Amino acid sequence: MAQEILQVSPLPPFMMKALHEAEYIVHDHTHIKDPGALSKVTAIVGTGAAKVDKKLLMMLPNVKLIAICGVGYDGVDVAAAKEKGILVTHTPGVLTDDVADLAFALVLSIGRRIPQADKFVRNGDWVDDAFNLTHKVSGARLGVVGMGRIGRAIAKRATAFDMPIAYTGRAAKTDLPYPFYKTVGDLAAQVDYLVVAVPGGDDTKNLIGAQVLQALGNTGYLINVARGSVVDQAMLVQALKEKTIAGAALDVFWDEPIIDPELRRLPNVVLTPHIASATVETRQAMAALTLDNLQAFFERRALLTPVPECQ
Ligand code: 8YV
Repeated sequence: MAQEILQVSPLPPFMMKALHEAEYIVHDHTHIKDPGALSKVTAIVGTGAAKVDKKLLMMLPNVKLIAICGVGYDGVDVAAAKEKGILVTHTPGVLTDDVADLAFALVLSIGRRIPQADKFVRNGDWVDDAFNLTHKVSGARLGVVGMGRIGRAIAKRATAFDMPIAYTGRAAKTDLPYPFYKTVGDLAAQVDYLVVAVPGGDDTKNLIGAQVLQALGNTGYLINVARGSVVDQAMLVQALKEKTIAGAALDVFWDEPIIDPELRRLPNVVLTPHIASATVETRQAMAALTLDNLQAFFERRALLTPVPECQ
């Protein structure tokens, strides 16, 4: 019997194709025609941007799985899901390299002002003047906020650039040689580049606020490849305007894809549209892992990558 699933965010065409080929009946939450279909749905599928709250779960009496195509699942009310006996899966591992690659591209972009230099050439400004000198990235100090899989992959890349590494997180990792700081503020005070790689959600909301930005100081850069919610965006805009930090490179924002116009106008930022995992290879791997989790669930096998709360 074909299984009915509810899609709660836009999914890439190749993933839709794979879902149809696997003979799932996919209902699109935003265009649902038959409200009766909601009671037939047994699984939800969506990206890391998907919002799956208690209210939605109340409308889906037979749902038993939420399969997120993304490593972050901060949009899912996991406590509410668990209360209803619903399992949650995500896609860790397969996107680690891409996210770390983008984090490092952002370090280089903001440090060497690559987008600004590109604009300088395109605008014809080079004819009148030389581009202002930037600062050396190799050998600069890099701090990682959240030394999980992605944090470690960022540190590995930084090692190749001879960057001294330090980190903060829930606890020190016994297998890592880098100095651990108990607070983000203490770490920020010691580094030139502060890279945020923690999960989103209530626990990390506004973790990077005025005090951390002040500690980072006017020669420090903030890089965020985690979630917009981790950074107090109003405080960040203020720090960038007043140049109390040197700059920021952001792949994630509050209220995506609506970006604060003040942030967009600032010269000391590099902004990318949440593309850390957005390569063909990785998005295909994420889609395949999500489908594997769905299949395992419907075949009553152990889930491949349940979220830690469901393990
Ligand atoms: C994706 C992400 O952009 O995995 C995550 O948590 O934020 C990104 O990899 C998102 O899931 C959309 O597919």
